[in-house]
Amino acid sequence: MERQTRPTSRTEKAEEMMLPNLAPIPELYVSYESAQKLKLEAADLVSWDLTPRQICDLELLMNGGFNPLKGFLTEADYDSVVDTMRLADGSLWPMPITLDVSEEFAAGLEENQDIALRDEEGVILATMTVTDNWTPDKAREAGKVFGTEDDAHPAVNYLFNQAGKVYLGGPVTGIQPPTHYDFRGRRDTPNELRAHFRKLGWRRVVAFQTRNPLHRAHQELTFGMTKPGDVDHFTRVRCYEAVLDKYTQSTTTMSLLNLAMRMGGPREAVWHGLIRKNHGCTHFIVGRDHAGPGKDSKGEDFYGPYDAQDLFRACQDEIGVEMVDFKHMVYVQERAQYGTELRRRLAEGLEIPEWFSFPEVVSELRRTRPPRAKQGFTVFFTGFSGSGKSTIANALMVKLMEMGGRPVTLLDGDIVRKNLSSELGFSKEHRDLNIRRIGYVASEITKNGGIALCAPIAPYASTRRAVREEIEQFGAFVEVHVSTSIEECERRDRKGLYKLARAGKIKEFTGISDPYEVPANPELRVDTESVDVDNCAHQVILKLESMGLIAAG
Ligand code: PPS
Repeated sequence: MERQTRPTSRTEKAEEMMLPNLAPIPELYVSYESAQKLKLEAADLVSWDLTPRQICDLELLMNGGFNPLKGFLTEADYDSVVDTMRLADGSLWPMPITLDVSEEFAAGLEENQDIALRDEEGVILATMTVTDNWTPDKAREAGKVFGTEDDAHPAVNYLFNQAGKVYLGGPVTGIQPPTHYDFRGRRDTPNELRAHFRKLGWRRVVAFQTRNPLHRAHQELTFGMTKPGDVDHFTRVRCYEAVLDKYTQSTTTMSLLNLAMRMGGPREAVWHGLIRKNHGCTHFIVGRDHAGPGKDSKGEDFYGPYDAQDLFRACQDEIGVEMVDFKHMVYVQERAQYGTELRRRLAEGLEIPEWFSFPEVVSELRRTRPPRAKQGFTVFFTGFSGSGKSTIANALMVKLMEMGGRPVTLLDGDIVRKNLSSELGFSKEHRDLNIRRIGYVASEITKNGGIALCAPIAPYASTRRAVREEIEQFGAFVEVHVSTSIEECERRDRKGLYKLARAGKIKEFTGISDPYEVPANPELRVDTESVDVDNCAHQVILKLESMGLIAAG
């Protein structure tokens, strides 16, 4: 959201044209005619299918939002950004904007080869000349950029567990922007916003962003990819639109910025400042714990509450945007936990007082965020073969169906392997694919308000985590570790598989000749050695009640 802070007279208009924040900014797009031609030529190029995050980055590279970058970082720029927050030429740039790809893809490329960059549907958005191709030291990147190697940090998790092993760097030639079907009228490029400010004669423009719905303390905005657990973007935008009406039209506008946040605290704040400058803003509100990712795996904050403000202040002359310190809004300082509290009240269906948020905002939120007891969720059992996962899941299903209210689907390991994954074996790759399919189906069920019960072995922690993240966008993910020991499972050997595995007749058998990574922090651990199945299922019910997912009683 951008606000004008001082009216201007007509005579000042001519000067404004010259103001650096209002002059047109360079883009990477070629002309329409060249784009048509390039698109045809690019069809013959080797192409890379961009991930959602890469699409966000590419859009801002192409439209000047990431000015002065002219493409994905080269190795020299990357090293320099990681170490010094500056590009190799010395200009301030705190965040590595890299094109991560698989080793196989990178290995097939020659130096200075042109490649096509495609969106998820295969549309060619840009071409890139690959000048650099290298394997980064990701631990170093995490430590220097995010100040931690703890993968409880969403960007560190992305870096270690999702991003490809190799980075490609080089200049980008823009063909067309990614398509957005939603809120089209609210999407502006840096040049469109600059033109808007020029037209309206705004000289001082204050930008603000938050990932949370608005409460009275900050009637402001956000966008792009955020992090699991945040309110979905459609709802957020409708909330902001409701609040826009509270401002005088001539002083405020709202624009959606398709930025994939990294939640990188201080460096992120500086990055946001540069992006806002590119969008024609002169001031930027930096809040307490700006772009903070919450707690680390030891329960401590990743960054100090004012680290972001301190770094921004130190860089603001160079950024070219002045910081507006959110501390000055006394109302907020005292209520730093507003966003979190608002989400909690919504989740639990509690009353939200009028002084806390605008009624229009609350009704928007309630429409898409019913209380937890009415939302979908997933219970994900994991454990050895024969540990009792399916038996408990079946018992739980019956109990939940007895309660009624939401449809329940059981995605049992064996059933899924028969219907969804019949071509898969038990290599790490195949197991991961199998679990991701289960996760995808469970996320769709959760999104549509149902209950998904999953009961695969799911031996790998990072895959379980990826599934958790996918599902938590839509509802709760309850991981239940069925912790029956391998000795007990083998002793029971209900399907006779352990015997075959011992005899070497089944290869890669979990617990015998293949790994199982024990969940470190599951929502619940149950053990069928000392407790019977019915009681295990009951423990899950109690857990669901305590999480507010089913009504107690
Ligand atoms: S995984 O790892 O999550 O993809 O496994 P899952 O889909 O749950 O399949 C496990 C069931 O397949 C049978 N089976 C094996 N399990 C483990 N390792 C090997 N090599 C293997 N080969 C076949 C076994 O019956 C598992 O069933 P459950 O229901 O877990 O006992």
